[in-house]
Amino acid sequence: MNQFVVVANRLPVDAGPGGLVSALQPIARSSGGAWVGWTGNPGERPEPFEHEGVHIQPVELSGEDVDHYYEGQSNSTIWPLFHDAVEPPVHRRAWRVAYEAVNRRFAEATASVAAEGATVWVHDYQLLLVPAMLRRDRPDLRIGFFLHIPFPPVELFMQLPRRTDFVRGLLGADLVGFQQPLAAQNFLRLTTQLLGLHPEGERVAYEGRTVTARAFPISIDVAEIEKLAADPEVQRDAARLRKDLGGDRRLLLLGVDRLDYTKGIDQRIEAYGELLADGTISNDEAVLVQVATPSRMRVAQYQQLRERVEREVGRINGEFGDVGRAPLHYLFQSRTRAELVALYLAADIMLVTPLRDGMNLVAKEYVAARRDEGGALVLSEFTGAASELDDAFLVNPYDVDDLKRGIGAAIATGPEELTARMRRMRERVRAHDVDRWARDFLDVLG
Ligand code: ADQ
Repeated sequence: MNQFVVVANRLPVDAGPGGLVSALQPIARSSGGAWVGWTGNPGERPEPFEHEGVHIQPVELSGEDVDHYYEGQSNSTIWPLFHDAVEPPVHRRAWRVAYEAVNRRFAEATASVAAEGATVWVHDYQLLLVPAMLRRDRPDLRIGFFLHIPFPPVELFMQLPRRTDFVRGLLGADLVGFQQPLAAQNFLRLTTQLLGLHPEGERVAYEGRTVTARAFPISIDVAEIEKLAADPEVQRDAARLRKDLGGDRRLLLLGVDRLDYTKGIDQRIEAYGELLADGTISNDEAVLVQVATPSRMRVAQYQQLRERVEREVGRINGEFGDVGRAPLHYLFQSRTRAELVALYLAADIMLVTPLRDGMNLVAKEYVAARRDEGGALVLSEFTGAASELDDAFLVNPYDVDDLKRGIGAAIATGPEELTARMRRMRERVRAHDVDRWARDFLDVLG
């Protein structure tokens, strides 16, 4: 039995050293904790095991669960709806049924490993119903929930079939954490609209308890990124990248994203193409590297995005390229963290231009990597990160002209000003790393 339980769609095994895992693993280990989640392989049913001092409680998903709960309700309904419906959400009854059944399975697995009075921390949009299910079975638990993605405005949320169930699901928690204050307010407003509750400030009384909704902007493992950035081998790789791409005469622009329609990759590439077309930049002066990590490739909208992006990349390279010199390097590949940091160190201008993003850790990783206080960040105002990194060149990614203006401003700004901006952004990120985020949340949860 465990005093602290993390509940997330994926287990911290084989997941690589992601920020969430590195923040929560030490806490889980030191408090004799457990982690409830899916291995990532359909049909696999490993027995519970120990991993780096944490009890691992696997939850089984069948192939159909993956189709309906994960790729369906989670990634084709909730994900697009919560990101401003930038792609139309798809609604299917069978998906909702599977989502509820899988959430029930997660709640039961959690109840089976949580000690009397334990603290349970549930994560993200795949598990919105778990807090209420757990509360019903185990009223003794302290339950926290954190949403990693945006929480939409009331009018959009109201489109969701069975919407009240999802609000009740979250109200099962004692503390509901969001990336941004506005998201917490959206949620509290819905408790009035759908359940007639009366929130006061961050708190709302519900079924004889008090639920708190508050922003806890997530961050990264700054020390890990700084260590990689100080590694001579990583620095050598960064220098080699610059040399291969044309040396210091050529400005290096960089994008790093999962290939997702929320990330604004096609708009970014379009803006770059226009800058080449209208002669603001030339292939001799600049080059764009876009890393697009394969993601959710079984979902139709992601395949369509891939086709759009790859067509546009081909068009731009065809139109503006030269033999042995392409204006746009597109990598549909995953990279190690060391390779990403080498790219961050090499890049003069980092382009983070999502249409909507809960936080965006790539922006913070770039800032953390720039121990030299070099580089510039062009950042969408629709990311959570924009509230903290207002020394970036902020842009509206829906407006191609504004994207071009932001990139142009970053190019035109002198090194002193860029250093001052980067220094202030680094202070912010270094003072608020992921460890502090986890401690803040758990302190309030109590
Ligand atoms: P994501 O949508 O996945 O996260 P992001 O916050 O940028 O977006 O995190 C992506 C992570 O994957 C970063 O750590 C990045 O380094 C890594 N990554 C990206 N491309 C990679 C590649 N090619 N190879 C290896 N690693 C790569 C969701 C929400 C965000 C929120 C986070 C955390 O959508 O808004 O910031 O969760 O809460």
